[in-house]
Amino acid sequence: MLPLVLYDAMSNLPGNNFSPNPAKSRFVLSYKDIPFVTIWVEYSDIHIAMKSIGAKPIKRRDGSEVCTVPVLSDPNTGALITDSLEIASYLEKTYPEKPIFPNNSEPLIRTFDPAYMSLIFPGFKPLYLRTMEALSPASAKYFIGVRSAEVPLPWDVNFDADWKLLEKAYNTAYEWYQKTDGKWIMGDTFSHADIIVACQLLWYKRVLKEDEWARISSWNGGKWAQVLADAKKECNLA
Ligand SMILES: N[C@@H](CCC(=O)N[C@@H](CS)C(=O)NCC(=O)O)C(=O)O
Repeated sequence: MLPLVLYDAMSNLPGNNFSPNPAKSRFVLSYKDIPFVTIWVEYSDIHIAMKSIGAKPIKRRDGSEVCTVPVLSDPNTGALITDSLEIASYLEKTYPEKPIFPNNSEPLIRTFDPAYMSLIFPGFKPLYLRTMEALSPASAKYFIGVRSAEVPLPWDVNFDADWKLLEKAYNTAYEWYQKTDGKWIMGDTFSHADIIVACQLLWYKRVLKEDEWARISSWNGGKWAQVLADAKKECNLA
């Protein structure tokens, strides 16, 4: 089997990775033991670089089209897939061993994905601020330009109030997890829903200052640091 190619976003951080959506694909590939290599793309070049390899664009919230990462190229089948959820779906169909959509849960997890994103999105200001700091000057400028269209600047003024928004969102997510007996959102059954939750947390841990991540780790009895650690272990990334 030829290694698959994952396009991911570059940062200034050691080991590069920070971006939550490409992380979801990395977790799935690793969970399924599929060999892959990563191509790191400068954030400000993502659109042009992905367009040049023929990747499909996605729609931004304002309806405009843009090429994003992750993109996955599979030389074994010739497939070139854009969007973390479509990549998960492709990998599940093409490499069904170790399911990430167990018990026919793909339709429900496709509904869970935007529900979770809408829940946490209002709390993103502190995260955007720190992400910008983890990028090269050219990428930081680009990042501010595109993200401020969705989350207006300034990102550093009502820091405490913005943190409260994120905490409130995770209190709700905690209630979701409390509805099951096991540690995963589907009880004892690991799924792509947990990868989605964990990869957002991974982004926070990567870009936030230590005391800021410690704050998130303290919420809901340590649930979020635990979900991240458990998912990394489950996906052989610990
Ligand atoms: N729904 C898409 C979102 C992808 C996305 O927004 N990717 C970001 C990095 S995490 C990106 O490439 N942004 C480039 C841009 O907005 O210009 C997915 O899940 O893959």
